[in-house]
Amino acid sequence: VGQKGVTVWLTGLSASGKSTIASALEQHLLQHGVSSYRLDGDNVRFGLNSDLGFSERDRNENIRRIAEVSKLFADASLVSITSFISPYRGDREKARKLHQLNNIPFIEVFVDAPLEVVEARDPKGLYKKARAGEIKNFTGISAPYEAPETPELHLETQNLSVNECVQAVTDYLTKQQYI
Ligand code: GGZ
Repeated sequence: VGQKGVTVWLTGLSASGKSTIASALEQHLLQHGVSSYRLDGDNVRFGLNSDLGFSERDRNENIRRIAEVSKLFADASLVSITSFISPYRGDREKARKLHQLNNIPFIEVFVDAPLEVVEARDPKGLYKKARAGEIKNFTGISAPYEAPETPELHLETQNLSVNECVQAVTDYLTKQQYI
């Protein structure tokens, strides 16, 4: 099947499993000869978006730029994997519309874990700091997360292994003939 490019848009709370799934998905695609590119905080928030913080306005702009860049990678026939909280439904809808206008498939993947679970994981101690008021506007604690209502895929990461999540995404991409 010829690869035409697609954006796989992961959305979910901090520590929900987005980065882990994104990396494993990238590895899986690489092993199957499918070219992909992963956009995440490490390569976007420190570079292109280093002028942006975590206010609602800055997150809107963060997601707007990421959507534009992801669209370009997908337009270059890559599987573009984005891994950002992207908490606002309206921002994700705009990202979807931008792709639609350019005839590029947009796969919204809800990486879902309950707040109690991600707060217990707290790999970087950020939830603890947010509870203590040391980090303001922290998603799930003092800033909203608007869960997707009709995502293409809904992954409950407390019940699924990383491999099962990757399998669910690649099954979907294969069925739709995107890869
Ligand atoms: C949420 C924050 C915040 C606040 C810093 N709220 O678990 P992490 O550390 O590695 O991932 C989180 C990341 C979120 O950046 P995004 O670009 O994905 O957010 S958004 O899509 O909403 O623009 C977290 C860290 O940055 N972080 N401050 N206040 N996460």
